[in-house]
Amino acid sequence: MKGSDYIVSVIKKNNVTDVFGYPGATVCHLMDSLEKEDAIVNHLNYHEQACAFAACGYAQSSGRIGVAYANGGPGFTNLITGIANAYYDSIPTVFICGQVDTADMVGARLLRQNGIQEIPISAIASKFVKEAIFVDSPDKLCEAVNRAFELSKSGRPGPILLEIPANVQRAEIEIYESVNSQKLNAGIDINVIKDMLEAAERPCLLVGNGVKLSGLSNMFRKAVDKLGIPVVFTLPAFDLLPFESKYNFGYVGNNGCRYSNYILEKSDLIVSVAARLDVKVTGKEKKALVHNAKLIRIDIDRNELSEKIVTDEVQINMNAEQLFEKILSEEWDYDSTMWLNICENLKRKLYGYDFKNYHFILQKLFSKAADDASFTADVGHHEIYMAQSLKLKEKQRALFSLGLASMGYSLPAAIGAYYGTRSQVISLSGDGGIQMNIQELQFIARENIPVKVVIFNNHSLGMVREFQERNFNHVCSQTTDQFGYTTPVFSKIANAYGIKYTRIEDHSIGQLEEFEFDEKGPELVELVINEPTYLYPRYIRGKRICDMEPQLNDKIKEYVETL
Ligand SMILES: Cc1ncc(C[n+]2csc(CCOP(=O)(O)OP(=O)(O)O)c2C)c(N)n1
Ligand SMILES: [Mg+2]
Repeated sequence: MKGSDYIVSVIKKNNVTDVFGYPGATVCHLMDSLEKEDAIVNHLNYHEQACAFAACGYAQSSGRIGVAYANGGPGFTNLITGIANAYYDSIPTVFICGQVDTADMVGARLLRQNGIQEIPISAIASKFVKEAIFVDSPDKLCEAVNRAFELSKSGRPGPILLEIPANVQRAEIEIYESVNSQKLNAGIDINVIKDMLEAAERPCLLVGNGVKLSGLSNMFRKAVDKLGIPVVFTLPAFDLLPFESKYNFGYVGNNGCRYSNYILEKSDLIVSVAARLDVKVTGKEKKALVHNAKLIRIDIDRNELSEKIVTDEVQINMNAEQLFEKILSEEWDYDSTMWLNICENLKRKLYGYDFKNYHFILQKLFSKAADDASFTADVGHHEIYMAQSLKLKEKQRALFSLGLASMGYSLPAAIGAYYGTRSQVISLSGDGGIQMNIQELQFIARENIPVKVVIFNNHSLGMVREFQERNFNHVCSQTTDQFGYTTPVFSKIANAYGIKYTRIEDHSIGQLEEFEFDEKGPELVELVINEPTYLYPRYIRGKRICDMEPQLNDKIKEYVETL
């Protein structure tokens, strides 16, 4: 079988329906093989970075493996940002890069470069992939491709890079059975969790991205129903339960919901599941996360457990699936009614405490989305406002770029999410971030897909501007129009791409009463925000995690403290 045909057969075997790529001489064999395969749609983006983000969005929304390909040289260097995004957010993805023929590569010679556009792809990628595999001969292709797909989703998911020279793609190869990867065996008595849960009076689950990316959403929901205790999330995972669920108590962290952080503060047992508890969650002083509680940490990645949050934490190195199996197979002996009531009171009292006009605008707009829509955010103020104002329904999903926090993610990730779900996607970007992959408007226009691009236009690189206001005496170099940052006329941009445009001013929220998204096809909605934007609430270093800025008014503070 021809090498590139074999690669495509493995993509198909893994139930991947859509791949994202950009042409180049060293991937022409792969593209030709994709062309011949009816079960896979080969999509053309207009920049390799967008291909990689689209693969991320596809995987994040569908639970399948995201696949993107690019030419070697500049195709690969453009792909890098999206690969790093997949690594830091643990997204199961396979990136395929062409390379010049092995005979043309520089090899052991002392030259800077030999082949046209030749660069050391695997060496460059090796710092931010689970594995970079250079397939330097046709007889290694079979094992390499199978290994890439297996490894991307096993254990802690993440990206695998395949560097495949053109001569390997066009070679005839022999096919053989590849070896299965090892299954992780916890070998730990998880009864300890049961004992601690039953002994606690105010237990809560703190659930992270790993549950979502391991395709455990359904099992998780069943386990939560069975346990019947409050759940708080880290930001990437807060869509695992609908907003109205009686167990959903928002997302915690530096910019988390006040009520969620209060729940952590008032808990006596926090069971953290598949959450790496990074600095965005804990603040710089990690121990502030667990002031009064005991902590159990369940993580599939042993390395994450090498850094403790508190010295007496209980660590369990296992897959969340094993935990949920255990929860579902046990009977649980406690009554959480009172504790749930307290959490409910906190949620009711503190929800929306920091909302500004722009939150209500976003909330109104999001309420017009389809019941099974996905939402993607870019990076900046608007990203947190999206998380704060979304009231997700059962089938709605929210996707972010968090570890890498890369501007330019939202629109291409929305494209991937559309093909991952075949449902409407609302893609929110700032006026800065949209310009980083604005060329993908041509993709959604060409394919006529229901990706609704919402631009939160606060006329500034808001998140950096706020930082400069605080720390550089209001000298906002490069982030406001006074200091050299400008935006284009977005109505003209929409017009150029042939996309329907709507403008909504922040003082005319009434306009949104009548607004409806079109059922089919792309749209661009510009929200014109005239007041300066700020990020609240925020964690204050050295304080309890619930003592966020700005301070609560005395009456509310007294009430929530006594709960
Ligand atoms: C690729 C990239 N470059 C730079 C940054 C640093 N950065 C973080 S937020 C931000 C401002 C974003 O501005 P905008 O898209 O308008 O969103 P806003 O904060 O105004 O809502 C910048 C420059 C980044 N996260 N990613
Ligand atoms: Mg902005």
